[in-house]
Amino acid sequence: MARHLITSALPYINGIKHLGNMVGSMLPADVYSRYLRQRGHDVLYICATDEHGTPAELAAKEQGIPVDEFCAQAHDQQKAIYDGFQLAFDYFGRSSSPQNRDITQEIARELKANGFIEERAIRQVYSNADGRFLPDRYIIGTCPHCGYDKARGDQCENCTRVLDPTDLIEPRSAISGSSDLEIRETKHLFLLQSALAGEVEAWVDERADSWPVLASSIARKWLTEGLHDRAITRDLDWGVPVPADTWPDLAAEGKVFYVWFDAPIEYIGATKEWADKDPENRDWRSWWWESEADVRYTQFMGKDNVPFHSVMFPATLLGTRAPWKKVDVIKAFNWLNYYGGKFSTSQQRGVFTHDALEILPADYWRYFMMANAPESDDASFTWEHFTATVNKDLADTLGNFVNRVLSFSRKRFGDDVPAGGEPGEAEAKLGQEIARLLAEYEEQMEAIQFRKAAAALRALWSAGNSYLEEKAPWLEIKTNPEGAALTLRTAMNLIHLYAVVSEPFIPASAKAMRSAFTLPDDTAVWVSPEEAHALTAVPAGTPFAVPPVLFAKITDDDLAAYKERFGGAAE
Ligand code: B3M
Ligand code: ZN
Repeated sequence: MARHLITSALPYINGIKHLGNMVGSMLPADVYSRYLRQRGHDVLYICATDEHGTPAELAAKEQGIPVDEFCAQAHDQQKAIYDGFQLAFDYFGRSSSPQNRDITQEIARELKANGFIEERAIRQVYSNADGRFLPDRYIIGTCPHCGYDKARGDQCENCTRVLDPTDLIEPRSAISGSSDLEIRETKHLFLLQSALAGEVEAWVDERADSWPVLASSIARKWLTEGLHDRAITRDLDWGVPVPADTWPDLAAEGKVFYVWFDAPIEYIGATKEWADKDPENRDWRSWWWESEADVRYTQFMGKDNVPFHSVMFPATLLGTRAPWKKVDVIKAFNWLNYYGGKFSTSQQRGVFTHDALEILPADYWRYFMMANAPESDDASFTWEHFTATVNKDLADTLGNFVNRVLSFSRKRFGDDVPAGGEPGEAEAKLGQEIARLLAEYEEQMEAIQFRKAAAALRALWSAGNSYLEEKAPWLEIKTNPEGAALTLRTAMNLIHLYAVVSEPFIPASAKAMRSAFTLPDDTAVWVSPEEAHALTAVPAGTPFAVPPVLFAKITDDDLAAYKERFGGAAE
């Protein structure tokens, strides 16, 4: 059994994430991790908040609290939501940790020693009133294109044009409002990606063919455009400081690394945080160091993050000349839209994760998002589609099956799984169908194709319904009680099978289904093909309870209320 290292793109610290963020990173990574764990693999799923950079500084300023305090609060807030979604991270760290600082500095030193980092002088805006250099987005002024008077130095939010700070009319500092600005020369560290371009290309060529196509096509496109040297430091207070032993001048000026330099390193940093929390995880380095052959590393992310992970982070690691583990498979996602328009954090448009949990349990969202994951194309969230999916797949096909079978059996045969009857043709046919669909489900999960995996899971649930319709135990009971007992016992075995194999998608409901049965030692983590054929894991005589309704239907009134609250259609 392989060891699987899994990471999802680190949610930025600033602001609560929307469903579009969730579906492209943390949720699929969780579903995949859960599946692999159930199949007996050694899995490490690592994530963290991405805490450095200008937006965190600005948000803290807006709230009038120190940036470290802001990040600590925002981290806990996000973590609580992810717990609510039942994301089973092995560790959820913070990129502002001392561990990440140390590893980031170590990597930078190695890059310099190998000749891949160079100091270069550039011209930048300095604010006399603030006593500091201003990053582009800290400079505001009037847009030369549309006249918007709060355009930022990197981009005009109004007309979306990309700007240079020197384009702005009447530029001023976003911090103090002062217009006492000047251009000064300052030094920054540059990562010499051009010198690593050939190696990175060879590295991508070696593995990208096995990636789902979205990620490999973006990586290739990025490489064809050429790898340019990049500034990897910034003039900010909040970030990993440039190490003073290696670059005393820059350190004295208070330079920190650019957030996209230290953020991917936090995958490693968070693993160290995990180990430092618990001495049992002392061997953390074995996941990352000289593990090229025995660890399979899969990353999950939205498509905008692919260039950083497929090209820039590998360039960083390759340049260290140290045996750091590099990604094997990148699974990328397109956008989830809201009624065909964008989810937007700045405009608060769409469904945000805390609101989602407030109105319905996590499993509803988990199932809907994965069954409609934006894999081959962008996908759209609408309340109508969400309602129809929940009501049909979860409430009717799965939930109703579970309740119908268990309630009816209890009414006619009491509190134990009924005995009697010999499996016949219908059971043989069902067993074959279940085994076939289970194999299909496994194949799609191995291929990290969530829509297809969810379709196979749904087909497994449907097969139970077809069997029940065909056997009609509510009629059978009148003429052939033994036969009805067999049908119900078989259906209860399906429920148990559903409990086991649905867990990656709907862990809470899976648990409720499983705990309906009092099985002396129910250690099943997965279902073998033999068991899928036989359907006998839950024998006659097993006590069971009827769980509360698994999935409540969303009513027309609910639907109307959600649309009213969240806004129904794109502007
Ligand atoms: N924080 C994603 C974003 O905010 C970014 C991912 C970092 S992964 C190392 O767009
Ligand atoms: Zn403009």
